[in-house]
Amino acid sequence: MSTTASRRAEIAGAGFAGLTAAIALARTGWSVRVHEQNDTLRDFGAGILLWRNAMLALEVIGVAPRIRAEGVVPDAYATSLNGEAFDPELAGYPYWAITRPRLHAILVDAAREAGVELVTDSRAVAAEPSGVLVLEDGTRIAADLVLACDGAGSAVRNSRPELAQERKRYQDGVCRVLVPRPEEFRGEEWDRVIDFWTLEPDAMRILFITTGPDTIYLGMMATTDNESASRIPIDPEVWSARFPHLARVIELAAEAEGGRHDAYQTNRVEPWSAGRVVLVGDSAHAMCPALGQGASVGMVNAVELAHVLTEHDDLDTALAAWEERQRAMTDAAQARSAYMAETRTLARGNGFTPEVMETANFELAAATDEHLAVYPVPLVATDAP
Ligand code: 5PR
Repeated sequence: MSTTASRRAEIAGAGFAGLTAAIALARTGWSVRVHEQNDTLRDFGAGILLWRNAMLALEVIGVAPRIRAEGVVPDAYATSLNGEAFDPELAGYPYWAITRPRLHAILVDAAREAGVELVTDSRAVAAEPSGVLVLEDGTRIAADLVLACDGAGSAVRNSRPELAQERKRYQDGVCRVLVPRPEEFRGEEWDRVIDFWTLEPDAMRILFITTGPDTIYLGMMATTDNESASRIPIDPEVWSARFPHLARVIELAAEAEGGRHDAYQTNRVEPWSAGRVVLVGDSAHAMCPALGQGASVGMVNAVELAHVLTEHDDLDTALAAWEERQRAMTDAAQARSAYMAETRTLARGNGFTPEVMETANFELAAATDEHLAVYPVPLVATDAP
């Protein structure tokens, strides 16, 4: 595409979606600048599971080899309810666990390598369909494409009333923390995802995810009306009373810094673009974390956007083709993760049926046969109980 080389993109937000979009666009010839409102480039938060769809996206932009080297493959996804263990699932599935700060650092390195300009202390507050990004200090920047990657609370999206939002809040919330890994939680039986559920008298759950030899990512879920279990720092008594065998990691979680609590929510936005302003990531499709797909769908859609822009010279055509291609998968991911959250289906074990795995197995149009070959989906018997 001859015109692509001279095109300029301004991106609001240096999170996972914004950085992924920036790298993907820069690698196809765009000149790209990313605006981060914070004074440093860093991710808040704990750990993340990168399913096959996310790994394919990261493969397309050249960063997957580092994820494979620095992350770990959980050997299985084990679930227990009230101490009773179900058969582990997903053995051999191509997914990686990594800390969020590490993933973010890898993306920042790749963005710099691709020639992306990263600006901190630069808060975007609005955008105009003609292709203008407006900063908090009043600066107006013209671009061929403006990307709103400024998260679930997107100020840029909220400045465009033509982008209709359908918000829903759910009863659960999750405290996410990264803890140092104690000796007694090392070894094979802990090198996996372990989903510890209790449902009485109310739902409390600890999702234990290895992120390497030195750290564990804990997702500690509770109903938001259970205030003492929805608090950062973690209240060790409340959690240890329900999960006594995890008391040691709970103690460490209580001391951990950098944890955060988020309530489950969904925001379905339609359409995803207004003229030359396009939403990518949580600004477009915030979803419940129940399937661990929030950030991944954002990265997938970012890579697919850059790809579709190489297929069509005309921006309107490209944006329409992109939304047409990604909308069904994205809507399904939002609906399915909300359903899994509301019904607590995962608590009964063996919940990763082929239908539930559809998002995780999504094959990007941007992925080549070589990329796909790195992430074969194992043929597993999924006889749900
Ligand atoms: N899966 C993952 C996760 O981080 C969370 C959930 C499921 C990987 C929590 O953030 O169900 O809440 C969940």
